Amino acid sequence: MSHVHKNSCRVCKGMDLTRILSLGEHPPVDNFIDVEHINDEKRYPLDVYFCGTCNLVQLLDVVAEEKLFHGDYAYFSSASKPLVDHFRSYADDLQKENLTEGDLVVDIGSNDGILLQNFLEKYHVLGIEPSGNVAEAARKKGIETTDGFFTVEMAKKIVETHGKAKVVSANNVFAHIDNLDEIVRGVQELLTDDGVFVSESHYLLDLVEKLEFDTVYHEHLCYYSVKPLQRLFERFDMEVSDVRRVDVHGGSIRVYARKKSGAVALSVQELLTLEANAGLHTLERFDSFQKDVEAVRDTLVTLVRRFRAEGKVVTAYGAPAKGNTLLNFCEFTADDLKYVTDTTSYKIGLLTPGSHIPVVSPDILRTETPDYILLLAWNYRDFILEKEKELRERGAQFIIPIPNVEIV
Ligand code: DWN
Ligand code: ZN
Repeated sequence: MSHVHKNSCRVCKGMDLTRILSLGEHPPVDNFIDVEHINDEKRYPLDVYFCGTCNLVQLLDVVAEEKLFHGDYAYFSSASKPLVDHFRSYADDLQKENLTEGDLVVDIGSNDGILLQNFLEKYHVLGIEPSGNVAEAARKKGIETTDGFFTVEMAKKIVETHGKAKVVSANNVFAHIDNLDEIVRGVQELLTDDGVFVSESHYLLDLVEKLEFDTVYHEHLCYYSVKPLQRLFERFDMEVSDVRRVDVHGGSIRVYARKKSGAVALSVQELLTLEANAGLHTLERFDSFQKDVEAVRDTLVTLVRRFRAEGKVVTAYGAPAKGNTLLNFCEFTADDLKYVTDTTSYKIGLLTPGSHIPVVSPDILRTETPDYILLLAWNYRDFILEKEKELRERGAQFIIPIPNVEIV
């Protein structure tokens, strides 16, 4: 089975689901390909739904996780220095607030060990990573990493071999899970009684307010706000004990969940109020979502096509997963964008999924000066604009697509 269409909400199991955004059919965004495999590419519906019962915003078309997270996964978190810095600060928070020397920290979807590498000296760590090539990168850093997808069964085995964990984390992975019940039950098995389950995911409030439609792709099954998360943990006698907005991936929330104790930080009510005031708990808030997203697309397409008609050279910078949603929704090809540069060695030499634009090393920009560069990795805007000051002095201008289309 490569893809199924669900009819019920993955948090409350309700059936009151309304489609609020349709981006068409897209290939999995991290499936960069070589030219021989262009004809094997599969596309799946990319439609976003709102649950009228618990207000979870989610995809119902589920692509088999083995098709998304496999031995040739393209995403290495540590390819982006700002993200390495973010996870160092995240680890400092956990050490200050939740950990004692010698505690066990387990990271679900640990990627190349970007979080766990900060705990190696004083704590026991264990990564869980289904993508073999990425797990290998973590092991090379001395981080014990178990292959496979996290399950209740795996949690029980870890307790036998490593004991219970004071912190279980799941960063940019808790929004990728179809069977949330399995994960939460596994976390319950694994956590000490005073332990905390902490997850970071892109935040629906940022996505809606900044029209970050490119954050929609098949790996992202859920687009969380606090309200449905409270409902999820409630079902397992757990509670959201604290929540913070963090400035990564276009705006995310870090959610702390514990076994019920009644000790809930003010931050939870503060964000719930913010969400209610923004209308996130009502279907009406999404009435113009499709139209607003299409307006951003039309502005971008008109701009790039005009530059190309004037004979300008337009390229792209960064080949993030989200960039492929944007490229495919705009139906850009190599006729529009000559190439995409990316710092991930795995992606260099391959083609972007669907749009089939060559990914090349950023070294090309040391000798070439495109007229315009579409910044697909716009979430690292400040870092990149600073890093490419010399390129901009040579005359290259960046097109920033999100949150507002602008040329800098
Ligand atoms: O959920 C996920 C999100 C959180 O991370 C994963 N499914 C996949 C991934 O999404 P993404 O690929 O959109 O994440 P990034 O970190 O925004 O990707 C940035 C891309 O840009 C990387 O491929 C590295 C590249 N890059 C670059 O070429 N030059 C990044 C920087 C900072 C640079 O200077
Ligand atoms: Zn629901």
